[in-house]
Amino acid sequence: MNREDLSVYFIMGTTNCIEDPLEVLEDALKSGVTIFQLREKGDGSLKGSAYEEFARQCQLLCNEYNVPFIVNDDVELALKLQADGVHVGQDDQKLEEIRKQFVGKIVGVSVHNEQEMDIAVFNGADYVGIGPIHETKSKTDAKPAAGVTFLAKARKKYPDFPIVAIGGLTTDNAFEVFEAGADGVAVISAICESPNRKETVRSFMQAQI
Ligand code: 3NM
Repeated sequence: MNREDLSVYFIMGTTNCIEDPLEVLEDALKSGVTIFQLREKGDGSLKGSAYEEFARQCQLLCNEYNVPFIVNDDVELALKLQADGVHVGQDDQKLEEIRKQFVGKIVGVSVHNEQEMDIAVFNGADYVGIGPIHETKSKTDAKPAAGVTFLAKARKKYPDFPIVAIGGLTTDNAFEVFEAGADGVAVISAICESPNRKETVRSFMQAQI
């Protein structure tokens, strides 16, 4: 995949939004996020047909703005909707199997150490997500904040592999992950809760330089 597509990776589900989630997504797309992941999780999240309908609406918006639409964890839905890709964690279905089901599509994997990263790269992941860099309120079962040590190590070992950093990233601390070698920032709250998404996305972009 194009490493630049990871620059500002927006992740969202309905439970992350105070405003109308589709309005939040459209505003984020207008503001220039480069890739979007639907992550419909937690108490009060949509289920069944309401979830599928919401996913379709998100996909339509992403298509309109020409931004890749990625589904978190739900391989079945990603296939059904012919999403641009899927993002999986370490507990999900085996990567080798997923890779075969997503030929020509994007497969992202969350990794937390060298061994997980080696396996993800070897088995054909298109990018990895490394985190949580800082504490996060958006993922209840997140691991302890790890800083940028492993991220920097991963970049040294894989100079050209697409890597996105995640967890507690803000426009104030994003420069650290870019310095450590990330291609992009994956964020929920910094964009969901931003009073000015254009400015937020612009600041994330600028943190790369
Ligand atoms: N995954 P925020 S941290 C979805 O460490 C997710 O793998 C993480 O949300 C990981 O930008 C996280 O609000 C939540 O901190 C990121």
